[in-house]
Amino acid sequence: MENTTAEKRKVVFSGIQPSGNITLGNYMGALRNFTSFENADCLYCMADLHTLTVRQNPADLRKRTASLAAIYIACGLDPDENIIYCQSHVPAHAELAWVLNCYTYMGELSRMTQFKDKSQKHADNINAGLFTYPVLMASDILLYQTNIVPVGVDQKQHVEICRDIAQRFNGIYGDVFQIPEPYIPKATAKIMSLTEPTKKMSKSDPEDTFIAVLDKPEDIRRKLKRAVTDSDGEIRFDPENKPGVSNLLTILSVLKKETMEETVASLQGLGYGALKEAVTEAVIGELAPIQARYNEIIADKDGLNAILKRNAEKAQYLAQKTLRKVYKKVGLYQG
Ligand code: ATP
Ligand code: LTN
Repeated sequence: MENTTAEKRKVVFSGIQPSGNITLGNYMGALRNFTSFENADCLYCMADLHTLTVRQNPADLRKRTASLAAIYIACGLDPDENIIYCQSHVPAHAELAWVLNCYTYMGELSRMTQFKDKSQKHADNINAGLFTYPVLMASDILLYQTNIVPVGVDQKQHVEICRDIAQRFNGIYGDVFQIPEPYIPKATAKIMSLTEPTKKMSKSDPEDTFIAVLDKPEDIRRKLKRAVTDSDGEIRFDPENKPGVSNLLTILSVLKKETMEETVASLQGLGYGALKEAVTEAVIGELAPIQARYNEIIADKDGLNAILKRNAEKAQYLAQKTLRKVYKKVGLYQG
């Protein structure tokens, strides 16, 4: 018998750009949460079209895209249960982005902090794609009638503009798009740089500022040894006054699945050396099994390609439904 009271399964969507080495920040702020949704239809893309907003080396981009796919799977996302695919393999993303560009205002895009930051960082290449980046991201999300978007806090503003665009469109044409909600667990919303702990850990910053998911144990150990702390010597969680120590404590407590109080208590009377040692062990312990699975997956390129092809077809099928509806609503001739 059909269960009429059953709730519709939620749709979860997120993406990561294959724009550099995937960091511990990406892992804790995004990837790790991707595996936490049960009874939901989940889609995760490698946002390769987004990376073109900053100049990329083509060979590196290809390599990093395949590598990110393998990382998704190695982190526990079963590609038969989750749609893991490459954004550029699904033309509907770019097609919807064109339409939504015509429903997005210059004024709202120019308020995006990521645009302001990246224009400063890449002053010689402030291209139109960098400006309309959030419209492509909104298209990614809206194509699948997404309910939940797990991201780090730096992407909150982009999910908000996505909601605004969707509401604007629905206001004109009726209920075409589901309005998505961001999902940003507080503890891991923003993992900080190891060398400048008041700044976000970012994969496009220099190597010594971040730990990469694929870093060797000796690199992890060395980077954490050099991580910036402070001079008062007390292990206490106080992000405002002690950003370096607090960042290390966050990493430790989340990876050990302890409360912050438990983590701080476990280090009572010890120094920063012991804190760094504990973080090193926790990070290596977390990443070792992921790296082992990664090595197996990436060694079978044909297998990986087959997974991505199959999943892109699934995504395109779902995306096409929304795109058709949009084309019809705005008046594009469908024959
Ligand atoms: P880039 O430096 O190339 O802009 P990035 O490291 O910021 O890259 P993105 O691909 O932009 O990474 O982000 C992928 C996901 O990881 C997003 O959900 C983003 O919010 C999250 N994320 C990135 N860095 C962090 C961080 N330091 N802490 C928590 N979440 C993060
Ligand atoms: N812009 C995101 C990556 C991204 C994304 C998405 C995240 C592209 N499309 C859709 C969530 C939903 C970033 O992290 N820089």
